[in-house]
Amino acid sequence: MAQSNTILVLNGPNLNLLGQREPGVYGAGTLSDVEKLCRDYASKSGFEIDFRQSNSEGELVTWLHEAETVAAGVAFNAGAYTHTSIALHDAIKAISTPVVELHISNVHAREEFRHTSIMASACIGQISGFGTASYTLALQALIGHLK
Ligand code: CA2
Repeated sequence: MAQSNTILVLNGPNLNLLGQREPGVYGAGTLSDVEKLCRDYASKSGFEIDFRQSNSEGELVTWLHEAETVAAGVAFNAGAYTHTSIALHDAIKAISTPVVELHISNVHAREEFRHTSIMASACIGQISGFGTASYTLALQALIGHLK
């Protein structure tokens, strides 16, 4: 079991709008509903959640660096930066903390530009397409990896 009992859940750009637009794609739940879902799920296994969202790529990079000292693992929905960001790939590679990539929608069933993840090869695995349950599935995978 890892030393820290905190899991960092990171959310990238536009995910603050969850529940307010495009409910057909992303569901009706808000980001604070997702935060509660994560806290409730993790507490059953004795983990605490540090839940954050940023629209800034640089802030996400800084939080990944921080994860090395504050978290046992990271569940990461990087939003559109998934498909574009070499900086996030490099930050994940630079830390020893395991990171699970997650997506609410099935990115492989959507536009071509969402089929590529620049982060995936730096992560321990990827969860995609299960609505907001993708968050708890990512936590399940991460906790299983840590134990
Ligand atoms: O399916 C996912 O979780 C995504 O990471 C969501 C990103 C998208 O760019 C990725 O390809 C897949 C977009 C997040 C935008 O979230 C919104 C939520 C509500 C309304 C508008 C955008």
